[in-house]
Amino acid sequence: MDRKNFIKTSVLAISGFYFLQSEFMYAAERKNETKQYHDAPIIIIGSGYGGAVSALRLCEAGKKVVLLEMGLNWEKAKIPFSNLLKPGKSSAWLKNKSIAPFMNIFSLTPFTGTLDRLDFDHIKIWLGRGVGGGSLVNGGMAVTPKESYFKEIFPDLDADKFYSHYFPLVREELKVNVIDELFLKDCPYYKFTRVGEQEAHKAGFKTIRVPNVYDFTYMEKEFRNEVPRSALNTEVIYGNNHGKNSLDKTYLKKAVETGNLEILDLHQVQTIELNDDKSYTLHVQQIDTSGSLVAEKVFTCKKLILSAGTMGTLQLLLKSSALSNFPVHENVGKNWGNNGNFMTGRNWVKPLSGGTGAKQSTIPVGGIDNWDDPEHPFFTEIAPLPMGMDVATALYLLINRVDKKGEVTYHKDSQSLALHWDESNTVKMRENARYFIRKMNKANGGTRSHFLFNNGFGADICYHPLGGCVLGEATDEYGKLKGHENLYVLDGSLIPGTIGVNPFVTITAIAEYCIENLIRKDEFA
Ligand code: FAE
Repeated sequence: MDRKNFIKTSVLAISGFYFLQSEFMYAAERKNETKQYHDAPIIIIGSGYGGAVSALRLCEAGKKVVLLEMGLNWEKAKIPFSNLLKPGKSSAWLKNKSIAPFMNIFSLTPFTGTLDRLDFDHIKIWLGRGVGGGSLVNGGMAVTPKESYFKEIFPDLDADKFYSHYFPLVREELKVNVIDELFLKDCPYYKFTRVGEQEAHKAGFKTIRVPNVYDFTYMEKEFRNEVPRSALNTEVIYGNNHGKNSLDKTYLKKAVETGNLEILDLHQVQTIELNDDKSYTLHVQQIDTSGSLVAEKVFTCKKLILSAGTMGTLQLLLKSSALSNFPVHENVGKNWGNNGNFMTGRNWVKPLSGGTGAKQSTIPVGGIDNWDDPEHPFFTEIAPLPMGMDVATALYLLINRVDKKGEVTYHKDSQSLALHWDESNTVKMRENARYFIRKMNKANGGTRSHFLFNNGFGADICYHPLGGCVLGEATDEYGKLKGHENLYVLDGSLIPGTIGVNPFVTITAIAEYCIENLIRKDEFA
């Protein structure tokens, strides 16, 4: 049956599937007997920052939207998130061992957890899975990029409009706030920040306070034992049970409240096809929490928004192109970067005076800003290392410029993404890390952290994959994929591999800018 015929005859399609809960449909799901077919005007793939912004603004404009998310809806499932010291169900995406950046000594029963890791030859990329995407697992650092760098990276965007409108808007929507200095000054859980800042000053570096989406009023109550603990109970990269304003509590919550959004979790899109009438067909697998197939589904839609995150969006485009001749522009996959991520650390940090603290909040609030140094420009997060005991170790995630970009392609034979990225891409980042650690150790004592990383340098650790579908290169000025009439990319892949700070504020602002203009241009009429 061809698509048009099917839509004519399908009961599901005719009645609209959004609110349909027929026994027939669920029986088919359980027995996994036949494919189910669904039609929707607008489909968004992925519920991270780009997907959540798109969903809210379209729903507010009165559009019915279906959002397909491969991860679990944790709020609906009512399964608690695990903490760093006791990894459980939420700690990894279908793995039998934990996948944190270090100390992976924990065996797991595979479950559709919140944290995933993609392993390439020279780099490992961590990602969030679940309704809320990366907001479930990230450290919540809500950093607005430096205006000069934003202008350098996006010369065609109206920076004044971004700094006067889009950035303030997203900080408000994401509920960004700043820790109280008095609380920070005395709280034992922030000794690592105080030590980090004192040491940085002694070494001649400038520090900055970093805003966050974690509710610091809640954290103060945690500290006083008035509410259940989350950041002060080593919860973060496997999800926070309290305190963190992840997207399910901000953009997505508002979008659901419009009554126009349906979120289908545990729905993984496999490939996309372009139909003759310029609509799209999506081949989707619904899975259960052990990763087993529940149903094969086929969705058709007039308008498609790809918000599957940098790696997810590239996977869908390049795989569909390799397997079913889906048309993709030649710039798709190009101009990819790790946002200059380079992890490093120091051991023997103040070992005689309590080190960096036995108890640590998981929420970073301090950073070292060396961006204006022409020889060694970098920003680094003073990161927590909550191991349940004092390890006298300081951890840093450096964010550098990306002098040499990488490229993502698809290997048809192995049916997997290939990332053209090796040590040559991180030469300058390593140099900056070496300079930083030497200067810190010279002023304060300590050694490069051989305990945590190979030779003390984690060149292969990436939390911020960006680019590959760059705004204005692979897409038009508002994210419409070149060569397509009804396909839009709205996520981190629009940013050309670097933004100089932690990226989600920028991803959210770019998504606001694009969707506002796409709606204004009547693209979703
Ligand atoms: P993202 O949030 O990754 O969402 C994509 C969604 O699409 C996910 O929910 C996927 O499960 C889903 N998906 C993918 N493929 C499919 C498919 N085929 N079918 C259905 N669904 C699919 O995209 N950034 C900051 O600014 N501050 C921080 O403090 C920070 N800390 C971080 C800490 C960690 C451990 C990690 C991993 C990241 C951190 N980041 C941080 C990065 C930030 O979370 C990331 O840049 C954004 O989440 C990317 O947003 P996107 O909208 O691009």
